[in-house]
Amino acid sequence: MDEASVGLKPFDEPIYITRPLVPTLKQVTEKLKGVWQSKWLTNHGDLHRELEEKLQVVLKVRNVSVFNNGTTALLTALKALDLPQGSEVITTPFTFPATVHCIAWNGLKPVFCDIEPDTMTIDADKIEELVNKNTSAILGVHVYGLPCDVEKIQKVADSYNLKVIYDAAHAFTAEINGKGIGNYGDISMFSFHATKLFHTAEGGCLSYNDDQYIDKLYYLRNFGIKNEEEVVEIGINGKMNEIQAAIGLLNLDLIGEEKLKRKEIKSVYIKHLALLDGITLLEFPKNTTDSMGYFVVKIDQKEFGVSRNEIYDSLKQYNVFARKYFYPLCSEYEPYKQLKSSSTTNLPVANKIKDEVLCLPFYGGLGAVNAGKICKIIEYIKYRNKISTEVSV
Ligand code: T4K
Repeated sequence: MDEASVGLKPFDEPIYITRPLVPTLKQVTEKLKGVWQSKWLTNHGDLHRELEEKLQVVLKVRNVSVFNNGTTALLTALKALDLPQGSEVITTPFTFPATVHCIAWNGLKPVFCDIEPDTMTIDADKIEELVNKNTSAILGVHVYGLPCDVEKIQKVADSYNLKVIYDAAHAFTAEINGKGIGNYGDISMFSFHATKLFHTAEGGCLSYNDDQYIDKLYYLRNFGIKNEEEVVEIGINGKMNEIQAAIGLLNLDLIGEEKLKRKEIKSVYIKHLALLDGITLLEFPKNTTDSMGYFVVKIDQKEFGVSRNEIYDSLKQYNVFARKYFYPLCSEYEPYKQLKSSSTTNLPVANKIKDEVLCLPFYGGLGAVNAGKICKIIEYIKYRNKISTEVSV
């Protein structure tokens, strides 16, 4: 088995982790006609309102407030909860920087909790030991769309009177026992960034069941303005504009077909990669649904023979740009590494997993044939290493 005999050559064009869904330009201009005519471009326009209503149905939640990006939405969610300044928020280090930055930007202190090895979400059994009199909230992340242990987390929160926020950036349309994931905790945030299955180019939303947040979030998102003469909150500009909302409304019609394409790609990946020793595939618990945002593998260097980093580098030689989400951990970033909870002894599982995970290209346009070719390349990387190890012995 050599490179030529298995027909392996680099892809002609770069293969990225994802490519955004895009409606046709004709559809976009058609959708924007009303916006152009009314000249109402932002500040809670008609399309913004329409998107919020549609998302309530799609996400199966009671309330939705859309924002100009997921980070502003999460910042605003934390602000809306009125947590005491300087209080501690228990969170995961295995996430995108935005999660932890939102805690710090609110004048709160992140406290890192280790993760659960299979779901890679915050380990609910380890939260309680981190709670103290300064703890005000728990911020879990449904990483790659895999749900946190929402029941256990709520139990801890109820015992200590803590708020619960979920970063559901990856979990659009994820469900637990048929219930929309945005129903758990006090507030959940979904990201609509271009790299997400459903996107508005940049954007995001908050979902929540408690109606007391409707007005509060409305004001916080718009500088705290209640009316022309009253400013009632220390708000921010978090409004989604009509062009973003138009893209979102069009994309809502495309995600069904996109999910089917991704399903086919997922089955190709599983079929090939499950056969390779040293690769663990992500499993979604039976009572949950995969929101089809990411396809993730874990590489056990000893069993696979090659490290995650070597696979990542070798794939680049074939013009395939996989991603190491989420390496390094947030606890290793400059602003957080001095925290007591950032120590590797506090985070043994996260520190192991950060060197094992690899997100493979996953989007409808990739196609089953190319997904199969990526599997062949990974297989070849393993085989090539095995041969060179045998020769050198
Ligand atoms: N919480 C969590 C857990 C998150 O993962 C995120 C964002 C947030 C909060 C914050 O939500 P937002 O404020 O972003 O709504 C990307 C995304 O920018 C980021 O939204 C996402 N998570 C993160 C996991 O991935 P990067 O820095 O890896 O993106 P970038 O620019 O390297 O793009 C990745 C690949 O996607 C490119 O190599 C090619 C492709 N791409 C990207 C863009 C922007 C396109 O084909 N077209 C595009 O327009 O962060």
